[in-house]
Amino acid sequence: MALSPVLSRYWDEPSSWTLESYLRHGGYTGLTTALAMSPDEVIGTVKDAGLRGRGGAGFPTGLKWSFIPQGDGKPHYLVVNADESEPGTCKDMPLLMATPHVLVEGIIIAAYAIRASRAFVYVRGEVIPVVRRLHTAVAEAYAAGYLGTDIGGSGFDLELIVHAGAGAYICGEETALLDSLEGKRGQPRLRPPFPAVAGLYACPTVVNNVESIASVPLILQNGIEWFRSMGSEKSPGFTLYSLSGHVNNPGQYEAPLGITLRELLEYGGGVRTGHRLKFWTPGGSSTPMFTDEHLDVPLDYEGVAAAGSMLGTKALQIFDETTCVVRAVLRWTEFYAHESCGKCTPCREGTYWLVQILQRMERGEGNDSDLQKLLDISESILGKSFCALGDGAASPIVSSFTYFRDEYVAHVENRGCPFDPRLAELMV
Ligand code: L3W
Ligand code: SF4
Repeated sequence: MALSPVLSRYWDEPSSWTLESYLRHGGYTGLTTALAMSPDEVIGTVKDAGLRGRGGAGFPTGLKWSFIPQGDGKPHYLVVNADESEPGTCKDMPLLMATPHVLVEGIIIAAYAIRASRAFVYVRGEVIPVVRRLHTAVAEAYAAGYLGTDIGGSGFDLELIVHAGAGAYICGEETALLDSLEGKRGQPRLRPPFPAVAGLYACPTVVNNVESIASVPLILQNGIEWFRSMGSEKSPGFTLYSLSGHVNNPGQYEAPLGITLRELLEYGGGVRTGHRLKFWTPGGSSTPMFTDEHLDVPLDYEGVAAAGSMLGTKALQIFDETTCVVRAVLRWTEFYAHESCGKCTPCREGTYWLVQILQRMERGEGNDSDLQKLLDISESILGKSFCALGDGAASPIVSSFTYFRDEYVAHVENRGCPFDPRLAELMV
């Protein structure tokens, strides 16, 4: 399958982030098309195109928009989740650096469709160049009349606010994000009600990922058939795959949904020269890992699910045979334990204990019962935590046991990490 640069087609051009460059490439024509339609027609177009959320869950975007009640007399809000921080996930920040206007245009179209007059971008605050670039693009859009009152003479008004978060992974969970935006400590809310019913300030709110909203202007510009000509019936369109780790040319590769890792690795120069693939994540560290058995799994929502994982954020982290799976899982688990918001016991306590056990295995102090303890604690987290962070923390452990149980056993029997060169010397 060939790559299909659509969102990324002119990322390498000088000054690609300016309004001038965006207009030269046909920018804001999707908005003109949308404003000539009724809001419901815009929702119908996105629904019929079959766009699915690119933030991890793959929920149908047009369907989510259609949940916003009409004629309810309440303000409606659009919130873009730009709090990218899932380990391995690095697609939204490059998109915002290269072409922030495609997000601004998508926001205007989406807000028009759901009848919102105020929109927010909740952006990861540590990535200061991205925050600045967004502010610049929003200022340019206001100055050009794409934001503000009576946009394009349509009578539609929109105010767009860029809000920088303070760097908590949990604020990427949509309801924790909304709490944070309201000025509270970011912790997940009970769902239902979903944000579409009671979101920001208890009003109907759509929360969408950056890449999802950035895909909307292209659908309006090029039509439903064009979008559906890529990908599959249930997973149509193009998307950004992030290749990282032990690969010769890491980066963003944009392709139709359904491409395989084998094909993407060809474009990415293959696994680190002289080495072979050991394991990889299809959608960031929260998704169960795959091995070289899964090189031909179609990377779309159904294909990855049928093989036992999730497409997630399409963050393909590649690990070669020099990697200790226990150490990789420990690093991820330390991340989740650090980022656990502490609201529910299985995740707060469980991630802490998982780190303790994995650390002592790496130190050579693990024992036989630790293997079962890791699985028991993971079992107590999976499906029993308040939000998806808990499941995400347990999934690397459970999936690594499926494929690499022997490596855990070796850590106990060898009294340490078999990949540690110092230990190898001692064992000679
Ligand atoms: C109204 C209903 N709305 C569902 C909406 C819901 C949300 C969307 C998806 O987690 C995943 C997670 C991470 N009425 C609705 C409804 N909705 N039913 O649809 O909801 P859901 O619960 O399936 O997923 P989620 O809570 O949004 C997202 C996984 O993504 N993930 C993490 C990614 C991290 C990043 C990042 O760093 N930026 O994206 C990676 O795999 O584990 O499973 O909007 O309101 N009946
Ligand atoms: Fe907080 Fe973890 Fe519970 Fe989510 S699963 S609410 S992050 S403690």
